[in-house]
Amino acid sequence: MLIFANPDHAAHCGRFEMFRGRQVPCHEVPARLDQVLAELERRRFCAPGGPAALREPLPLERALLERVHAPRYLDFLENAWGEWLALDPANAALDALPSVWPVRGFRSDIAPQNFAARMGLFSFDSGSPLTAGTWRAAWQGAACAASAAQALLGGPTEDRPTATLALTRPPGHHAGPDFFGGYCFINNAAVAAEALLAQGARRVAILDVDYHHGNGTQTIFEARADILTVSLHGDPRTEYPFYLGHADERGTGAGEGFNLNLPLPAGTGFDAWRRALHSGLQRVSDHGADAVIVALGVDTFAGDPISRFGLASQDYLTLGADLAGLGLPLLFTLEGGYAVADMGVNVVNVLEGVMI
Ligand code: Q9C
Ligand code: ZN
Repeated sequence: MLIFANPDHAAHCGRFEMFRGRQVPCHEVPARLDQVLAELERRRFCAPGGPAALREPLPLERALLERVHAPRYLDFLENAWGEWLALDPANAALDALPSVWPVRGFRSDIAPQNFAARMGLFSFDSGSPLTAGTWRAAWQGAACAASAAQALLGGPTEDRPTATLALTRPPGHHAGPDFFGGYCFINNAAVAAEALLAQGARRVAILDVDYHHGNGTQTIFEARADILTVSLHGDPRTEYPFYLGHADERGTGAGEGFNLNLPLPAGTGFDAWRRALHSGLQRVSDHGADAVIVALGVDTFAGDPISRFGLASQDYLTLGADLAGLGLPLLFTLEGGYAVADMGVNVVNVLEGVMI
């Protein structure tokens, strides 16, 4: 297994998010990824003779990002912090959060000059602060995803790794073609999918096991038949992101039948979750994919502070083994997981389950 760790992840460090009517400290913090690195070290996972090796990402081409995100959205993200500072130098001590959004009937074809109005045009919640280093961290995260794709399918067949991991934050699966939200800015799994196609894959599947529906990924690929999207998540009638993720969303146009949502009630434990996983894996298998992207959130953990499934740490070993059972090249992206102290064990258990 090759692990591409984002060297700049800590440059994205939000102070506050709006949560249940208050400003609270961000759940999506640099320590999450540091815990995974520490656990890899503790278990000598990337030591000589171990099952994995750690790598730096290769430089990213913007053209790949433009296969996933609208140029005007990428321009906005790249320049947002500078615009925020230009409004008031004292903004350097704050994060930028949106507070106004266009709903049905408003126009999205004309991007307002007003910065706050553009923040709202390109986002869907007030939980995802934009900070001084957001663009740099998100860019390098996409570089990790692209590098993981290149390493998975790029080399001679006999040298290819079983799996690769884009070990990055901020996460990506809520970010859509031209919007951020749910702590996500660039959709790393979608970037990986396009990068796998660029490496010669004909069909790709994305299996999203984060607690929350992968709304961004679904929206990016819903009209396509070459990229299957499957998401296992808390029922959007009660769980974030609320407005997408129902079972009747099956893809559109040429993509009809190539999106599968498996919503589960809050409180679901591992046995029922695993039955849904197996139906997702069956659909992935039927797709005839050349490689599978796993959007790996470990906010399905019983101890997660913002989610309501009941997985235990050892269940992540079983998850890894079930994924390996597909017998296909696997590319992991790191998504959610907010029980920071348990994050390392849970993620590395998945990787160990894949490799044994
Ligand atoms: N004010 C991921 O797991 N919580 N994102 C609501 C809105 C948002 C989770 C906060 C949860 C997003 C990648
Ligand atoms: Zn999540």
